[in-house]
Amino acid sequence: MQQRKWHLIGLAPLALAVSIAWAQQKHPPVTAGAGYEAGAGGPHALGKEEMHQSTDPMAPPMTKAEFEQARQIYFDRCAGCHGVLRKGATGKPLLPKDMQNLGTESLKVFMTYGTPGGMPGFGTANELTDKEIDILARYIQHPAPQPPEWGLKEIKASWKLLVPPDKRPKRKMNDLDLDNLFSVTLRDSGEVALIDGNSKKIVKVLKTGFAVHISRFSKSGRYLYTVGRDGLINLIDLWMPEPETVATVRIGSDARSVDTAKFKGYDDKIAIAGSYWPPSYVILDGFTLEPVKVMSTRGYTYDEGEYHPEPRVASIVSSHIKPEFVVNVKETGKILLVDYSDIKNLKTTEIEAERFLHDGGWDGSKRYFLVAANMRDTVVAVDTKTGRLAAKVKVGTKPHPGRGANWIDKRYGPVWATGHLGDDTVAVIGTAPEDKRYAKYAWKVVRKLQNHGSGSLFIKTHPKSHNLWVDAALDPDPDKQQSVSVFDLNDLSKPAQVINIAKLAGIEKGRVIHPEYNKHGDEVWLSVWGPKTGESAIVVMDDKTRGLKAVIKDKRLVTPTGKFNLYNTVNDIY
Ligand code: DHE
Repeated sequence: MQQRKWHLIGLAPLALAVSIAWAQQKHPPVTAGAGYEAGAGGPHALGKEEMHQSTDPMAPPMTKAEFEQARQIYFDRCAGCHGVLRKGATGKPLLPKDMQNLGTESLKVFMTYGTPGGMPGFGTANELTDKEIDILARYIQHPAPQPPEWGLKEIKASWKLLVPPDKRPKRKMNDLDLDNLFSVTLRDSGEVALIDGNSKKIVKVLKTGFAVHISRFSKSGRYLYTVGRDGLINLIDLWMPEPETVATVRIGSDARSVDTAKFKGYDDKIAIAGSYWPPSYVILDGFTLEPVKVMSTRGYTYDEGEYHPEPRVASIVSSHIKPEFVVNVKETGKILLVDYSDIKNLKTTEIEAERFLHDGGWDGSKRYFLVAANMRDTVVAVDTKTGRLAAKVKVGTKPHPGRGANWIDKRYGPVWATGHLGDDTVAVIGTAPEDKRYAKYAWKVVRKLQNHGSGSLFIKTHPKSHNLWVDAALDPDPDKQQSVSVFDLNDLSKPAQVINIAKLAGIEKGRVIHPEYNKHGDEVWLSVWGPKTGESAIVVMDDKTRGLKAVIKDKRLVTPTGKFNLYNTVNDIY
């Protein structure tokens, strides 16, 4: 199988609001000697411009303006993979001393052409100019500036209750078929588009946080929660005559996850959001987003017990069988089962899992949660019934499942599958340790399917379908980026059918990502993620015939990426 290492560094976002706030932050104080050498730089270094006052005299000179620009570029392009404090995660650690040893010129070569370890070439891809690469190469030789903290006081101050619950409708005031509604991330416009799954018409485009990452719906299906990379959570009431944002809150300055209580009796009442910076999770009132509690995830790595200042909250899922949220802490490799039945006396079970936890989903029974530790080529399975680690399964290179895909395999019984960023395979894992017929396959890779490319981000099937759809959005070959593999789950010995989805939409430039089924499981929706100023589309495929059903094009559909069908998302159907 072809091995290609890839990660998402080139796709890391710019949290604009954060960057502005952060850019306004005071620089570290000048220490003795800092004004001496390169770190402070003299007027001789770069003309008359005001110099950045570095705490490290060995760091190369930068003007204040260059430092601020580099800080923003780093946050935009690099922090998602390397961490704000540059301790490493999906990307390698970038510690100033090591960077100084490499030197500006070598660093520029890495940034321009990429690395064999998988970092894409920002210069060759025209993502950064030579000048930007030059200042970034100097910037990472300076100590990493720490963004401000953001505690309950700041979170509370950011909370806006736009429409209180008693001013909201008592019943649904529109004729939308909410179960088949899709919330679509419009990444570069900081919006979500609500699209009616039946008519394929855009119902509404709503302003949200910057580069919204995911959408999740409340248990009753009335509320939609979105999380922006800038930490802004929007609560959208879908019962209004036209869906509207009824509350917002900023839980941090860099965030990726949000979910809501799914255990019986807690419907819609509690929400949770996870933050990259400050590394924490925040429990919110589900109806208003009023912040209730903030919990830090700073601490020690699960294996070596080394203190980590930036263990970011990656995926969060909500249990259907207990009043619990499953919170995945990336850098320390811990999975927290957070019991929300008594928030004042919060009980959490801390499971030693694996470092660099990222995305994951439930198995078909919704007892086991499977999550990718992508830099460890591992999928971790947790038994949420017993609150224990079930297994660590070695898979291919850098698994990236989204929420994964579940089906009953003809030979191996209930299975869950993930694609990989770093190779062109799909790993299929047995998930039924309790079932005598299939227990021997549990937590083993029982099949390796051949995807049409590497750099897969998302994979999907549906209980009513016998197809498995897999993208390869980060493959370097444009044809592969634009295509999906469709496997027949009734006969996995057959090679997948490869369909170029972008061509069907008549779009030349764009990655095809994130297959998502409609409620009935007979359509698959795919995003053709074009350039910000170019054309994008949503392509709807007929699942049975694998033929084109509809192309949704609209100038409002700016860079669509994730799509979340209400019914499937609430019920964790994938
Ligand atoms: Fe994602 C899920 C983090 C880049 C689209 N992404 C997730 C989750 C995390 C995460 C932690 C799980 C959330 C959950 O379930 O609670 N993503 C990150 C990053 O740190 C990273 C690598 C870089 C960054 O700085 O953001 C990153 N992600 C991207 C993209 O560039 C993608 C492809 C396009 C985009 O919209 O930004 C992207 N990520 C998604 C999507 C999901 C996701 C569509 C939800 C998948 C699902 O089906 O649940």
